[in-house]
Amino acid sequence: MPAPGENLRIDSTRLWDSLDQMAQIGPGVAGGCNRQTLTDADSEGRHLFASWCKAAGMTMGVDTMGNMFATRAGTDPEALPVYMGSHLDTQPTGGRYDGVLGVLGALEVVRTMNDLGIRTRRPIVVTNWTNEEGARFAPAMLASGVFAGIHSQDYAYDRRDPEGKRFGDELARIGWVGDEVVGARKMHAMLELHIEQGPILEAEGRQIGVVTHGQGLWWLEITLTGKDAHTGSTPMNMRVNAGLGMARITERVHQIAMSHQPNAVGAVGQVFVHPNSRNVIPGKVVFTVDIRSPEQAKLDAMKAEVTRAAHAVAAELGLGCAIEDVGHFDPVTFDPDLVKVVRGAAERLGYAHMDIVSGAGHDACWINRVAPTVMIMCPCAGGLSHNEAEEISPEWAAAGTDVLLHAALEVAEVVS
Ligand code: HGY
Ligand code: MN
Ligand code: MN
Repeated sequence: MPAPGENLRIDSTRLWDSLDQMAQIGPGVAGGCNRQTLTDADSEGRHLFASWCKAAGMTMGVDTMGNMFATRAGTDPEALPVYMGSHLDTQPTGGRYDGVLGVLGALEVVRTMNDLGIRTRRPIVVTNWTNEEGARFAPAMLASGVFAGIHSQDYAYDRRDPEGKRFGDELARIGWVGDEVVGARKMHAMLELHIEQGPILEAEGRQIGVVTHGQGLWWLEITLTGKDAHTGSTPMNMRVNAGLGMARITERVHQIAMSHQPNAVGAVGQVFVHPNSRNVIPGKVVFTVDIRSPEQAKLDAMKAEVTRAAHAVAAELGLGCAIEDVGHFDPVTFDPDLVKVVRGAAERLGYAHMDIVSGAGHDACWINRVAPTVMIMCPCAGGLSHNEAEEISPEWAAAGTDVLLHAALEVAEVVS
């Protein structure tokens, strides 16, 4: 199929305005967003997105995990569609663009096609995946994981947030349980536009990241059990301090990641201290270890070393230690043919580009299991993300969405 004309561009002002409007829903306290999954703000954002899709002439389908699929008809209704999208949920102190650029950039591609009267043979489906972040309900990429057959829906529905609320109940409460069977949809291809969430593209002066791979990930939830006691009157040699154990394991996680450089990361991001009182030695601490690498051997080695270190620290301090795998995917290789399409689109459009490995996890990492998948990245300022100060330029947003437009038109096959 001939590639679309290199002069085709999206409407960057309209895209930027849509990003700004969505950012007003579930605002953070410092200019970013707190639109956590299955909250009222999430529902409000979903309704806004659905209204825009309707205005763009698309038909909406929703599955039983709340995944949203807005379809623009192709000339061949029998042809498998080209999907493109990402997620509208955010971290509690999230940015305006993580995930949202991928959903609203895909919508902008459809709006541009409408403006130009472009018809494609394949239908195009713009997608919002539920609970990509995994901040409120672990693991991350939960709904795309159910769609790809990684998790059962029962497992997903039974996930609980820190307040004990159940995923399935919250999805029903906000009124976004659809009628489609999860995973029943078949895809010709899936394209995901996303901000890099790292410093490489900006540092290298590139506008586009052609994402060839995604690094693998483990989330280990560690529960250390000691004994609540008075911080003043309990002699040091009588303490069974779960907080001390968590601190030592946190340091070991850092040391293990550093011992596997380059291409390895590790940190503890979420900690629940019980009873979390100033003058009580913590008798219980529950915390999540996040370790990642694009290299399978390093990922496996880090998981084994963290597990060993946790049990060793617990033994030293006389603590109980339970470790639960709450998130995992191996390193991902995206579809080489689609990678070529994305690279070719960036070339034709004259955007400086480079191949890149995604440091963050994305819905595309799971969908890659059930359909040819690729990602497109644009830079973000200072590589900062999962922070309300996350920032991109309108030019970066437009560059990424232009490449998404050209890749989508090529893969969906322009008819006229
Ligand atoms: O954790 C991740 O990599 C993604 O941002 N959910
Ligand atoms: Mn994201
Ligand atoms: Mn994120």
